[in-house]
Amino acid sequence: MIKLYDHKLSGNAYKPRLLLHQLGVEFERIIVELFEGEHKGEEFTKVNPNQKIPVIVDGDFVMWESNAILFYLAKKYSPNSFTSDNPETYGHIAQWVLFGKTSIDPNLAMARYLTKFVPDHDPEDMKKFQMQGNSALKTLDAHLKGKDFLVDSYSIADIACYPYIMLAPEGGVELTNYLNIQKWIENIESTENFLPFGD
Ligand SMILES: N[C@@H](CCC(=O)N[C@@H](CS)C(=O)NCC(=O)O)C(=O)O
Repeated sequence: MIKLYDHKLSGNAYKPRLLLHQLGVEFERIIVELFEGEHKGEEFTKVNPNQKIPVIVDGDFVMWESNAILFYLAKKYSPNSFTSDNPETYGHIAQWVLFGKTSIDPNLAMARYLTKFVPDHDPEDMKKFQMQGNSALKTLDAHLKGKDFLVDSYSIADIACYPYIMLAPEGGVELTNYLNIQKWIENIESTENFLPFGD
């Protein structure tokens, strides 16, 4: 059975957890005690030398980096859904997955992280992450006009971007003015076998 190194507050770990659940692939959750520094310990460092979650172990195959794990899982367990063999569709899925990792996560996840866990953070840092996060949200909201999902049907592009957008208010970035994003969030949460963040 696949092992997923996970933590309940991690938006990055939630991405493969959601996909595995929706794929109907059985997996075992191994909670890594981040607040106790378990990820810096010798045992976990053997699993991921980069000392971060998520990690999946699928038989002898070990893989880390949340968004890359999405590509692997979709390709292996459901090549005809969540991704695409069509080169253009596949290219656009990769585009939004990478947009998530380069424009959404570094800003919205950081604003949330500072708000929740670093009370004495520099307010200038917070301002910067919130401003850049809003700028990424504007791009995404404009793209979603008249669309149900980021690329044609529900895909790993949506799963890659959803967690830290849905959690953005925890970092002081409200979604009230992003009406297309609000509708997109509802669409994702209505997909078959959707697994909420806290579950
Ligand atoms: N780019 C990585 C980022 C992973 C990441 O930052 N994970 C956090 C939890 S959300 C973590 O393990 N943090 C521990 C640390 O950085 O010390 C991915 O997407 O998997």
